[in-house]
Amino acid sequence: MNIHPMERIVLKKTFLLLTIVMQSACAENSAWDKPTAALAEPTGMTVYRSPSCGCCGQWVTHMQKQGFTIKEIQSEQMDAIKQKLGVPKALQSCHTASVKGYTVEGHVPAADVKKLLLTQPKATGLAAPGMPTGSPGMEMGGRKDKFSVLIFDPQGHTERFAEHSDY
Ligand SMILES: [Cu+2]
Repeated sequence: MNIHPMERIVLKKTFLLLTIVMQSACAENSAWDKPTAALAEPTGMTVYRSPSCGCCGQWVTHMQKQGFTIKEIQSEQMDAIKQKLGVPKALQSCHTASVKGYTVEGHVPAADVKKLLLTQPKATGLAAPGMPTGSPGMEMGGRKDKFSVLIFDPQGHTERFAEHSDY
């Protein structure tokens, strides 16, 4: 077959484009994987979790996909770690993370953590209390519960930081 060189390039480009589209379609297994704002700089985060917590591991994957560099520490002493990192009892969830002096408790979306780092409010950190179904790391098919991300300070004051209902 005699294909004009120009057509060959177009064909090649089309194939490449199709490959990229197909790859991203396969990788898109969670609404939370959609690209969010890039981090201003490489950002390391330490995540503490119990070795038996599966959804904690999936949250770590979510944060990695969103550009965070994760150091994972598995521990059975989660209560002591939460206390040390200033998580109020009422807000406790599964895993606890530490990033740039802030504490992140539970299944908080990466976009909220990025907003926290960008705006630098005076606070201890963010929490997504409980284990909301549908939140990053807690995906269960189409079930997406509405949930709030709270910001808390050392005095135990909490305020709503973000609301996730339509995702
Ligand atoms: Cu969890």
